[in-house]
Amino acid sequence: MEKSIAIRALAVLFILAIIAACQEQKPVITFPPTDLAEVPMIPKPLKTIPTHTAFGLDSRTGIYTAETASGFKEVGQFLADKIKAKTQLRLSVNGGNEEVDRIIYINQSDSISLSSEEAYQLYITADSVIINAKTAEGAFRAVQTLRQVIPEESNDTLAPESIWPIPSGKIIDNPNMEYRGAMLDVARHFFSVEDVKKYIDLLAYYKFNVLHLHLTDDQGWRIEIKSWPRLTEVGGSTEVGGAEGGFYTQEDYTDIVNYAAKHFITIVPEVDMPGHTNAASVAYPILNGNGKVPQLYTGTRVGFSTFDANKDTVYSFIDDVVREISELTPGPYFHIGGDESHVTKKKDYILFVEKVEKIVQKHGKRMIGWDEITQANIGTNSIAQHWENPANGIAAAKNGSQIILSPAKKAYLDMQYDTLSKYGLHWAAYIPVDSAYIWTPETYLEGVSIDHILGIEAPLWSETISNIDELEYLAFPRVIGYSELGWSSEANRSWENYKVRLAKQAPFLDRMDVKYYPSKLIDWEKSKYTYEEIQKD
Ligand code: TNX
Repeated sequence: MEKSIAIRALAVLFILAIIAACQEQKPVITFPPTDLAEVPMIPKPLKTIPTHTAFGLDSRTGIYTAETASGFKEVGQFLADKIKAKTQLRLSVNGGNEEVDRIIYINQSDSISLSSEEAYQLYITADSVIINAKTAEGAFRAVQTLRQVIPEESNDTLAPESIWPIPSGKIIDNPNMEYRGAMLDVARHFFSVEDVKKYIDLLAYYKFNVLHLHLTDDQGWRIEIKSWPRLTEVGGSTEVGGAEGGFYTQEDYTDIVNYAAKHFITIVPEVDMPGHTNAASVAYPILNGNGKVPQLYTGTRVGFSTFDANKDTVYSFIDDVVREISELTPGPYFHIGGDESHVTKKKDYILFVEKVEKIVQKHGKRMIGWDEITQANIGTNSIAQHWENPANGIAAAKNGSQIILSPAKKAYLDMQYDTLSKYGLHWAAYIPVDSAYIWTPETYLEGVSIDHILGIEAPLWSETISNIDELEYLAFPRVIGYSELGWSSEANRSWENYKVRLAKQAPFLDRMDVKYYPSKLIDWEKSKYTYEEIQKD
């Protein structure tokens, strides 16, 4: 008996020795790999072709990038940083680690199959991961896909050190829409630079490419304008509910713009006018056109304020504001608001929008406005953002303008999920997680063809939210669905399939410390907080 135990022990040692010897070389992955097509990627790529083996990501993986193509090295470094945050692995970028025996290569390619600036191909084999993209922007989108296919947990039974097996295959991808935006209202409640950066981190992971900042409203003016300092000194001093408010200095704004640019996200600044201008009129009463003495306002009514559309001073003021903000904004757009100007006479409103469009163009930007701006005779280069009245959106397309789709009853992140929601409004609808996803932007406005649709945007108005946790409650998980509506082709979208992939975002959201709303419609993989915990006060 004792002898047979000894023999068995020897045999085990012998096998262990062989395994150890094998492990001196490249660890061979022998377990059944997962299927690349089963990995829960959001937004779903155009084409995924699994090849049923795996790339072992470990400390002997090196990242290499095209060295002369602009921005590729930075994208490689971004990937290294994100891999470090997820796995603790410190991968070298373009050399420096002698031990490398598997590579991730981020390559610049002008192949005609990479038609758009954001298109990419991702090839994963057992010993290399290759990204092909025409531009650094395409490479950056590819890197988000790669981040999503790296498993959250390593497989520690295979090798002496941790290894993250990435299922192999080929991904060919290209966005469905050019403009994939989220909007944050920093005027009703102010959000810090740090909060905005966290939102940018999360939006970038889901391939958003625009963050629209609603910088001014009745309750607050949030961006420093050097030639009109009282805008922020006075107009930035409060917010909904009467708390202190706040504003971005021009340096803060530039910091946000640069941070967004590193994530290939364009900032769209909005100065809402001629309505929603109470804060500006309190700072400079000469701008006011509603015949009353403006007072700081901390409530949530809309539609009571207006600039005076018939005063030259108003237009020189706007010229200064558009000039200063445009100088700090590399993106092509300037949003003039234009919504709910209920106390502006129609003829004044039209005059105003037409004059402001010229100012925006003079400063080299393309005008965007909420759908009411189509009452004016706007140029075909200007863009209408549909939010409420379909007739306005349809008229804009007839006029030759492009449209951004943000229908309130489908795409407003500030709408409550249901009657039990802690934050949010419900004037347009209750928008549970399924309803937010189940609609078709491509055919949403009757008679408007796809070439008139620039993209979609999900606005988050902040009357009822004042900190990042509350922001996350309303934005997540719904904003993730809008990323798929904007990026993925209609044929690739299905709620049944999406909800399974969404459930598997929980470990990522938890790791990013996102207090998302754990909707009961989703069978969450594993969640730091239960529905009951999130719902209690
Ligand atoms: C309508 S949407 C507004 C905003 C409010 C929002 C609340 C739009 C262009 N105007 O001023 O914050 O509803 O949901």
